[in-house]
Amino acid sequence: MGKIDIGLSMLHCLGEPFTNLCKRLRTASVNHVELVDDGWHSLDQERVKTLAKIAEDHTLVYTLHSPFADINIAAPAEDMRNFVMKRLSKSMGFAGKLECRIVVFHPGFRTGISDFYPGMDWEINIESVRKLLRLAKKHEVNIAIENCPEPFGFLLKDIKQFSRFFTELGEDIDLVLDVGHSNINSQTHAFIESFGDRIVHIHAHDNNGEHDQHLGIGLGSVDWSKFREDIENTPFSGLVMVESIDHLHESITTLQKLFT
Ligand SMILES: [Mn+2]
Repeated sequence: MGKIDIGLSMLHCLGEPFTNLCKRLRTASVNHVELVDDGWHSLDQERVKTLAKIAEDHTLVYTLHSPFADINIAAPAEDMRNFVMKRLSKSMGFAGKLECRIVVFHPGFRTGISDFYPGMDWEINIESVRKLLRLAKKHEVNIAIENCPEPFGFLLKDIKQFSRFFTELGEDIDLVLDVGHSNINSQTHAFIESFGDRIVHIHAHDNNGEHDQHLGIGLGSVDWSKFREDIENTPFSGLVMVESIDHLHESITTLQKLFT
């Protein structure tokens, strides 16, 4: 295990206007913050300037969660998919300007017509990830793909799917381990054991093992000391981002204690 810093995802205030996000950033208790380029916090040039200034004034280092609402990189219709890729490319451009350490994105998901075309969304997903890797190079940003939760139709939720994906992709891609998501299919240990050397970023939140509740750390069934032990056996060095939607202060403190 290398150097680990605890950060805070701004997902918890996505329901508040952009001006509130800015206020929260100015008074953040951590130096590492994950912005969410979606909803009321969707980025544009003007906002990027504002956020860059806040980072400078308050010594913040950003990571970026690329948009995910209606963003399906495995969308079967080419025109829809092209639009999705364009939006993700735009997000990477903003991330570059904000000097984000990492850009997180979600895998594609199944649609209402998937059953008629077995295996097609899997292939499209892989092709889109290859395109995203090329776009990331162009924008000079580091991208990483996140494990998504049950019971949704995401194509990459468990270690079996990820193993197949990494093999078939044939290129290097980094992994964002979402501990809340892996808790739902009881695979946190399995993810760390199987892909410990690929994990470059971690999302931390808790749940009851059934629903993606994004609870405060320690308020669900995640075994955090086991998680800490597992991470210790990997070369992981980077950020553990609190992605809870409440009990933020306690969650940050708990993880800081766990990792120091
Ligand atoms: Mn996450």
